[in-house]
Amino acid sequence: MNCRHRQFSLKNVRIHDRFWDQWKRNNRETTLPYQYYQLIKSGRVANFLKAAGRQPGGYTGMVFNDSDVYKWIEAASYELQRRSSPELLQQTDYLIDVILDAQAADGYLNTYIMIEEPEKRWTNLGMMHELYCAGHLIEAAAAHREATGDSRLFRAAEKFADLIHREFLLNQRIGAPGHEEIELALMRLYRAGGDGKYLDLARLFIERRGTEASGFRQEAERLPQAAGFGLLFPVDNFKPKTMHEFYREFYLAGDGSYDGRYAQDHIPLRKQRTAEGHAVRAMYLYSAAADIAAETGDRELFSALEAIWSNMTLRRMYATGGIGSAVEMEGFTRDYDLPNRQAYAETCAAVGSILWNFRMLSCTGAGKYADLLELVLFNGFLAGVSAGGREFFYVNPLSAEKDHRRKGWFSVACCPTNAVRLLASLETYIYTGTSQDIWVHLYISSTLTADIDQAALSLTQEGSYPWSGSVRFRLSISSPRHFTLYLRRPGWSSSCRAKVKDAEYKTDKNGYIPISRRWEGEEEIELTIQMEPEALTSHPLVAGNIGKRALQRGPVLYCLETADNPGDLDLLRLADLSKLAASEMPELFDGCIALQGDALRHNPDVWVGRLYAKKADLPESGEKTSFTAVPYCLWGNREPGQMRVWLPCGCPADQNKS
Ligand code: FUB
Ligand code: ZN
Repeated sequence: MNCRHRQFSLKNVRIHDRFWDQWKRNNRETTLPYQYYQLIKSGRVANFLKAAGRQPGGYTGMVFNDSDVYKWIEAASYELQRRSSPELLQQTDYLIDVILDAQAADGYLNTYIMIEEPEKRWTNLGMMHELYCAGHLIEAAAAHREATGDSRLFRAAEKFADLIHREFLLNQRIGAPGHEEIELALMRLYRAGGDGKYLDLARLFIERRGTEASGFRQEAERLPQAAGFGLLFPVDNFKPKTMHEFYREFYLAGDGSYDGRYAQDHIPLRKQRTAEGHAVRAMYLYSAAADIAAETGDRELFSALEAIWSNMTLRRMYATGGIGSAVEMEGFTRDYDLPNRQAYAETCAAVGSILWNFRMLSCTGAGKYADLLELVLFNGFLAGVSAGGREFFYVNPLSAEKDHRRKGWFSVACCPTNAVRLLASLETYIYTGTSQDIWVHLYISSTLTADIDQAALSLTQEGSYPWSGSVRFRLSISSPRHFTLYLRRPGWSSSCRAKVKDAEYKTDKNGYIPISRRWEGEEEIELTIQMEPEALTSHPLVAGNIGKRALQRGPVLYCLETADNPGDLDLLRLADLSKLAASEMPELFDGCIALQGDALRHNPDVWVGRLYAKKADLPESGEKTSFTAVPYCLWGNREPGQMRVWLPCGCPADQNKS
């Protein structure tokens, strides 16, 4: 563990990429304005007006709806940091005025509690999300101050953070956030030049988890006195239940005993070795813990995170990088339990995984974290956003029927507002720097401007990633400097070469190609990453994938859709996988590469009058046909139909391999 990487600010990185420009343009021009309208229309903004006494009426919506307003401000601030927009600034200013007006004199701010149960602050930390919303307020405030220099929201967030610090740390109120988020936000506040007390508070919340001081066990016993008792929780993907029914379902085992796994509260985090519970909560917790380990040098905590990461990636993660296989509690279940149709793989969990992996990467420089960040970004996350930027998936299964469609908005709108802030801040994940070196983690055409050893550096990468593995770099430096440029060698690639003039450079054990030399004036670097279609096989204990294959090319995972493969997809078997062809499909997405190959189709006529049959009664093979596979991140953008990532493989030679 050597956490020396620093993140570049949005001002240092400019994306000019054929693939990402479209997502980012949509995000800025379609998603942000649409979500602003939704924040108003859905009553989220009105809740602040009501809390401020500027509008009559009760609270409307889910108890954590304030967080969507904050996440939108955070995303808008990232956009404002990149370019000025009077309209966006005016909208952001309006929301900030409304928020400041609602804040209580002592700094407290949660519109549900303030409107409905003002005497019950902090009485239901397991479910009521007061600390979660506070975390998103802090993140929005930090992003907004950085973008605009206006510190009104930042001061309000600090005031609230100070109140929480007094309450939980100085006054020693028992409790921890049911939904993590404030911990990583406090670390952001601390790093934004704030006081060391914010680090102490983040650490306190992390250390309380898995101990009596988290308070959830006691809370579960006192629910009738707690905030939200009897409140209906109409969560999109669940049967509507009351808040306390959900509390008991999530926090108690079948026999009524306490089971903290849902909120990663079963044992202290530093003793945990498996990814447990609600997946978004888990990702935010691990992200904060990585930040704390980075700041304090806490190796024991970091080792726990490494073990959890291994458990997640080797046993509890989908090929898309998606996580969470239980719909019931939106989280992890047990090893190799990865059903395709019932996958939860929430878009927010993908965002959380990106946040966590970036922190693990910053602490180690290990390519495996960047590999996973890339996998999630191009697959598990991006599938959550429609190609037009207007609709979102909350749940990202790997097998779906035609009724699984994206929606513009949800009563629980955590995913759309998480997607908008991630896309608006994509620049910050491409490069990192240490005092002497520059690292390239993602291949996204862009320009980085930075100082290295007091010389001005500009590094531009150009390519057609994720469709092609050729990337050209132009480096220019104001005066000669010796340093190392690290280029990531993607873990999925069988070969990767970097050339500067006539010199070739090789991959190191961390999964990067270090190019150590004296850089002078204008220099060119050529990176060639082998990118071929590949067929993936799954661990044999993943029951739903037995005898099946999934297709991948570069960082992009593929799927079959009815739009390209008429008829029932379950009648298809992939055939000779050595003959996969790649060709352009611009009608689906500019520059998109689709895969074609041979398939066999069962003849349903053979089955008329049969549900089961002896092999001898069936014809040897099906009808020969071909299939077209499209990037998983682009599925669901055409007419409704079936989608499958894993398909049975009817190729005997290939089957022998597993
Ligand atoms: O509870 C807040 C957010 O809503 C969670 O992160 C999501 O899983 C959804 O339940
Ligand atoms: Zn979500």
